[in-house]
Amino acid sequence: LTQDELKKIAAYKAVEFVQSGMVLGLGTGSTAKHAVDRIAELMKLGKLKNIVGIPTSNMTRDQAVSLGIPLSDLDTHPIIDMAIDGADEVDPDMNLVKGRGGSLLREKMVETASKKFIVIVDESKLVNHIGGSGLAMPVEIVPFCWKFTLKRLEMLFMEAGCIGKLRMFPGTENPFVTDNGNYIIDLYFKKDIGDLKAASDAILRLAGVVEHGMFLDMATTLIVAGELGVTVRNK
Ligand code: DER
Repeated sequence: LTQDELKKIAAYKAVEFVQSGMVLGLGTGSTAKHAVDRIAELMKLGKLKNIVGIPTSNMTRDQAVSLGIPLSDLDTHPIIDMAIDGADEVDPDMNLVKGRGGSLLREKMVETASKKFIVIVDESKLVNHIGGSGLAMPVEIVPFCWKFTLKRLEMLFMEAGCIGKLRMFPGTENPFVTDNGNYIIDLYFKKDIGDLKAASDAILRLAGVVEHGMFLDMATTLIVAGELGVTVRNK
């Protein structure tokens, strides 16, 4: 099975938990895309009715519009029944790294407002410790004096051998700009960053930081699709 087929299996499994009448947080990324497609398919088949979607990015908004899923926002629905989204990394406590697709702020706003947050991944996303993979830990920052903020983020995690990089639009010299008009610094750690809550608080205390990609103690259900099948685990 290809990675995308596994993503699709996890996404379809998650949509089995969607009930008619729900207000749904619609995630962003290649895994969540399958969930949004499946929701629209079940609506067309008359199996799901009265669904309202709260998109976590302009990209997901556009996908949902093209599929005819009615949309609303957090101002109208400050409490959401269920959110379904992918992740870049998942640890054994269901802590996540998200944001390599650049949508972490709206994802975190929607998913912290959701009564249930179902994470859908293929097995390649499972790690022992988040932030230890050497892959990017995204931090959304304001563009103003981004070098200053980058340096302060690196200093925070000096012991972990942290290097920060301004995310660029692929293949260009232009900084990536989020749906919210901000920049993203991708942090790379050589060593484990230790206590995640402490790391999260330290990052958020820096003036100039908007949000980071550690989603701690937020997921309520984890669906993993692997070669041996699909598992559903509740927190
Ligand atoms: O950027 C994001 O937060 C995405 O949800 C990411 O975490 C998962 O993207 P993928 O489903 O394309 O791997």
